[in-house]
Amino acid sequence: MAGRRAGAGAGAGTLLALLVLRALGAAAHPQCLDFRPPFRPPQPLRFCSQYSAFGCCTPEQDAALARRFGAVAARVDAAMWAECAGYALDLLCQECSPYAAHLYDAEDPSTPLRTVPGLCEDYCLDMWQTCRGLFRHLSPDRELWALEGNRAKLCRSLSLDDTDYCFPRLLVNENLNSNLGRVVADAEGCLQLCLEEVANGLRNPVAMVHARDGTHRFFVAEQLGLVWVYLPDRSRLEKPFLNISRAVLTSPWEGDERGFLGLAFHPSFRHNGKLYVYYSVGVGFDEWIRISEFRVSEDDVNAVDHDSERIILEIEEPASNHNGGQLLFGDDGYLYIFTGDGGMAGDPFGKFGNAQNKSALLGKVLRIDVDRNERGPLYRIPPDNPFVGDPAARPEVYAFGVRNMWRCSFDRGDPATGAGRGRLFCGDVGQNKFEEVDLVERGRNYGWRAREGYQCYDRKLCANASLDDVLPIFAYPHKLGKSVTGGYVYRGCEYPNLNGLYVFGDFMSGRLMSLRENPETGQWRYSEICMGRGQTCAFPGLINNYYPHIISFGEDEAGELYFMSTGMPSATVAHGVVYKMIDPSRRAPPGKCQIQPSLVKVRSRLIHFVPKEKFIRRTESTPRPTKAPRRSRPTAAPRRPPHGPHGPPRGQAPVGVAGGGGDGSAQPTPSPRTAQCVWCGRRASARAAGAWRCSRGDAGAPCATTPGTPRRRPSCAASWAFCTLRGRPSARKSARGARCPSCWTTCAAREASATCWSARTPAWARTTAATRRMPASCAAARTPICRRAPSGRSQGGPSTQASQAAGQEHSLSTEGSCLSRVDLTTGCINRGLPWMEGGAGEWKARQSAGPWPEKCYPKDVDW
Ligand SMILES: *[C@@H]1O[C@H](CO)[C@@H](O)[C@H](O)[C@H]1NC(C)=O
Ligand SMILES: *[C@@H]1O[C@H](CO)[C@@H](O)[C@H](O)[C@H]1NC(C)=O
Ligand SMILES: *[C@@H]1O[C@H](CO)[C@@H](O)[C@H](O)[C@H]1NC(C)=O
Ligand SMILES: [Ca+2]
Ligand SMILES: [Ca+2]
Repeated sequence: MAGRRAGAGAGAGTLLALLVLRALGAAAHPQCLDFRPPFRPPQPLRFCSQYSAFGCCTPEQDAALARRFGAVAARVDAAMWAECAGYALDLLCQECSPYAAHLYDAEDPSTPLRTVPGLCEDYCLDMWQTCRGLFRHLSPDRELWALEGNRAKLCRSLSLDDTDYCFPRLLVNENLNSNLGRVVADAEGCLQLCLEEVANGLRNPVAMVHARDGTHRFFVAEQLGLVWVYLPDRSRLEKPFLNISRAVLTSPWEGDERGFLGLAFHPSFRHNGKLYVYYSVGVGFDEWIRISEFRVSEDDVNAVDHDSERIILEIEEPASNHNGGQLLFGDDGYLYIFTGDGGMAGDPFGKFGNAQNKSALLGKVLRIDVDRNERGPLYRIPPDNPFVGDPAARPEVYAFGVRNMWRCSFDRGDPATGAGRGRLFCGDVGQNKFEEVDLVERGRNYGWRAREGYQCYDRKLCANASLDDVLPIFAYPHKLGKSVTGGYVYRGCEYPNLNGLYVFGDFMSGRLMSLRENPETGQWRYSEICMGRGQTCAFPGLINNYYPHIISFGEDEAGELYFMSTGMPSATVAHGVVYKMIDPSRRAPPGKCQIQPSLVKVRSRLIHFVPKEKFIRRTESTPRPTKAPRRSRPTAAPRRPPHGPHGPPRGQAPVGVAGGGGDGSAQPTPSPRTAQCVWCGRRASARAAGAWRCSRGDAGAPCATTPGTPRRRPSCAASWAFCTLRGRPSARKSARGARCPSCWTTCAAREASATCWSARTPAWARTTAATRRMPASCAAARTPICRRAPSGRSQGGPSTQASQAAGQEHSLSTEGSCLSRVDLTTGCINRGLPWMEGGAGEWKARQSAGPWPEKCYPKDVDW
């Protein structure tokens, strides 16, 4: 494996390792000081308003920073404050930066936190000139105070190793800001998500469901016929909820499709205690599938009354494969049953197979009514079932032409608007060529065996004009995977970016995939899902690898999304894990998603959850390019080497970053010395004789051997630093980036915010009359954040337009080169800062030009 080279041996290996370490010193990723992803605050922040749209502060934390600002103002003398308020604002507000963890050295919870954010040298040197007296008011660190008199030492101690990732240059680092707050896709368009291990040691976990009873328990079923209860804290009850392993027909044979295949709680489970299960049984030499009703036991809510079984429906299976297995309750209260075509290959039974034969229950979506079945029939036919009056059809049939739908789900609908609610998504496993995802509707024909995916399979049936089948919303060929596992539309609370994303996978290739609908066109856009590259998943408790056989997906009671996979798909091998899907780029604001599970009485012993999987840190197999890529290139040179460092091309075996089995121990590990001191790597001077010596007592810190994004100096970064010289006339002249005419405006904006706030502090009151003019409109200075306006575009970047159209908040991103001040609440360049003087000529001109054109960005100006 190529990756092993980097960590192995001495000589060339060491040299390479050093190169790698240099490159990854400052790989920054959005992360807050609580070690979690940033978020959009529930209300705009009044003090650190530049982080109103996206950052790490709640309004409460923001208010606390404003109080600190006021306290500093009261302590420093008025003359100094007049000069230095902007710096105080800058430094305090970086706690709200989406990169706060990076700026304060908190990406690794085991290293000490900085008290002042990491500063770029030029910024620091400049601040020192006039405002060095401020540090003692901003930091309790006396060692720092002691350096106050020594400009070079002070600024060195405040520096970050990588100059593109310090404050304020970080704000204009294109790599860091272009996708801020979005689900990040890598260079190949793969969405980067992370995982959290939730349960492990399971034998082919086929389902994870909840009871919708307020307890937030989740239930995981094993193919053998056992169901386990987990409490919201992820501890498992030692006693199984259900154990029908004696009745269930399966085998240790890898890939055996028989067994316990599905369960669903009655929508009124809380009141009637009923649940339904779907499993294979042997009857003599024959095989059947059985759908049974059970009740929870009267004296233990965590156990099924095993004597309560009532068989609702049994169907004979002509072959051991294609046994379906999904059970769902719809919003209509009816039970949906998803059967397979019976088995073998090509649906060979009867004249034209089972799936197109509406008199057969195989190859169907069935719908029955199991309510009020205590007396009389065990189930009834819903009166609006599509084929109720058809003598050539079973009345249970709801949809047909199904091969083997493996995992279906109802969309809960958009949490705000309800849009999408009730849509029924299924993955239908293909025959020789295509795997498909279907949106199942009442009475419709899903094509099999006439069609596989979009293509004819049985040409004769396919040519029949009366087929009238529904094509899949998405199909993929077998080079991407050979057995689809349907998933869910994400509708949870914790990861707002994922709302509306249909996430599914493939059992054979281990590929995780997603579809997102364009509401205007109804088209579904496909994106693969990858494990976050580099540092993306380096959050405590998260992992970036999983076992490849994706068996099933699940939702918890709150709507968060999970999947189950195993390294060895045998019903008797306990290699199955439940993973929670995590968006590392953005979370909901703290407190928004709190759940209050109702209590359950637990009679069994509890087994506490111990995660086993590890975050895999990788070394890169090739050194990064040292030269910045050419300007015209997209943000990042492909971060994924053509072949993952751990082996085969994508689409074959491995998933996440784990080659094959996902066993962390099998991964190349850096030499212990490197592993210990990566975090000290940024202090290159502390390195001696090929060994890394730790200067901050962080020996033993985890090894950050993952690469960051390629380093590259944004064209505006240099001039930004000049901007921070508080709008000195020389700033504009010295600004190196010729593309940054409006760099100036950022200075003014930043000043404005500081000034507005100063106006509310006693120090301001003392100095304002003499030295400063109150800005004409402090309100206009709400969002003084740097943002690049689109370059060479006349109407704003597509991303801007899209986010405006969707009324979305993550509008920090545009391509382009220049700084400008943008109101993040509208996505528009903010106008009306009449007090701003000396800015770029066109800025002034635009102020008098009246309201901005529709897309905010004037057509006539080349930004
Ligand atoms: C489940 O039932 C089987 C057969 O009745 C029994 O052998 C097994 O020990 C049970 N498993 C558990 C965990 O209770
Ligand atoms: C359709 O299925 C039913 C039930 O299995 C079977 O009796 C009948 O022969 C099948 N019809 C055809 C045309 O294959
Ligand atoms: C087309 O399908 C219908 C219904 O399945 C059937 O009655 C008819 O004979 C078929 N036509 C041909 C040409 O196969
Ligand atoms: Ca079968
Ligand atoms: Ca189909």
